Amino acid sequence: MTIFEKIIARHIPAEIIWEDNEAVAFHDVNPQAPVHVLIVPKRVVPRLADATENDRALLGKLLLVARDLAKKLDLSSGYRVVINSGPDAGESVPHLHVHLLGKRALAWPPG
Ligand code: DGP
Repeated sequence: MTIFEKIIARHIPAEIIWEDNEAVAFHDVNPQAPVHVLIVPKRVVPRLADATENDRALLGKLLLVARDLAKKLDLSSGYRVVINSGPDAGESVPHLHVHLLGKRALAWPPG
């Protein structure tokens, strides 16, 4: 079980801010911005590189949840949505997740 499956199953705690039958959103334990939320599908897809045509609707949904949470969290001056896929991207949990970052100016290019 990945750490995110354990959070979804409520085996370990997290600050969950949104949930439905397909996905859950909670605050990142190691925030990189004043707002740093992870949006995680309940169905395990290890990473974006492993997504298939079968995941099309789920992937679209994760982005729309990011949009909705950005509004709810008042990220009105902008926000960044990130998916790290694979070792060069710094992926550390092999369970697909979308990072939503905001409430500070974010540099570009990323490190
Ligand atoms: P990534 O590097 O893209 O795989 O991001 C994984 C993120 O997951 C990282 O920003 C830290 C976060 N994280 C890892 N373990 C936990 C945990 O137990 N609880 C919470 N809330 N976040 C976690």
